[in-house]
Amino acid sequence: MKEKAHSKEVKQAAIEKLHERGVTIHAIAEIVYQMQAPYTDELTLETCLSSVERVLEKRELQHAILVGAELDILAEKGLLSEPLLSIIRSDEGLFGVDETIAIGAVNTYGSIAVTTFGYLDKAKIGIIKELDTKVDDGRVNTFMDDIVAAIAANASGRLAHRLRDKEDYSAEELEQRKGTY
Ligand SMILES: [Ca+2]
Ligand SMILES: [Ca+2]
Repeated sequence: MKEKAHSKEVKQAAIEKLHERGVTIHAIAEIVYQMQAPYTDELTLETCLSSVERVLEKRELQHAILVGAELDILAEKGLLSEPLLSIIRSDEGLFGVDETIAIGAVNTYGSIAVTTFGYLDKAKIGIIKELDTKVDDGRVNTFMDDIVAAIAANASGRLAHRLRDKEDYSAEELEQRKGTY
């Protein structure tokens, strides 16, 4: 049997890859705050931070981070073969595999996460904008902007469901529903 990567190692590697690519949990939480603040009075950045941390526990997301970051890094180093190298480096308009990988990791938190991803893909706020802005320094973030949008979308969807649960369920029922969202 082939050796399996331990879940904790995978999670740690995914978070390290984000940091290596200049993406902090804080920067993602700021996007979540912007997305969810209009819907609730009591939202704090702290709550958004912990929501981002919680969705990073999801394997689908960890795997998407690892795949996306790796392809960006290989493209930066010129280690992919042509024509893929040029397509990823130039972030070609019709190249949609970056969005496809990201959206594949958005399905865990329901339609709110999916619509939020669609919105972020267009509006590109905060660090997503920074990643998407092309600077001629050889950096490639073709995959990372979509990955960050996916993380923020999941964290937003999770928050929205939890806030609604808080309104509708008693403390005891909430305890039973723990882990639902
Ligand atoms: Ca694309
Ligand atoms: Ca992209």
